[in-house]
Amino acid sequence: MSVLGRKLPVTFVAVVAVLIMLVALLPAVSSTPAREVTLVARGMAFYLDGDPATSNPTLELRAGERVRVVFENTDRGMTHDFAVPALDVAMNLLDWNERGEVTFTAPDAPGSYEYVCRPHRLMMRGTIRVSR
Ligand SMILES: [Cu+2]
Repeated sequence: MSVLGRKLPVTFVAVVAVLIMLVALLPAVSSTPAREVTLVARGMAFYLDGDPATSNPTLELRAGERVRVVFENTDRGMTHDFAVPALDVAMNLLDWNERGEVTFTAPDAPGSYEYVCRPHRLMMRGTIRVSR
């Protein structure tokens, strides 16, 4: 193959083509969730999976981070959800033994944002703390 009158080896052209494709794919790779947070609803409160002692825990996120919240409802007879109203984040209502998830991007601005279960927002609410 010749470019600007110079002969280029086919392997060189192939390597450049592969590099261009990799650069084109980078945005897709960087937007995959960097962090997964698993929450459980029990006794009308949120708990982090693996920490049954802290109800309605503060969730620590980095500014601009992609996060997937997986939420499991273990409250028999209760319907729960997970929502961050200030960020327009919400998942569908979950019946007992159901599990749902929602993926969102933490704001670029550090700050505190309330998360809630919308049907029980007076009891089931906590803070998402976003830091740099
Ligand atoms: Cu609830």
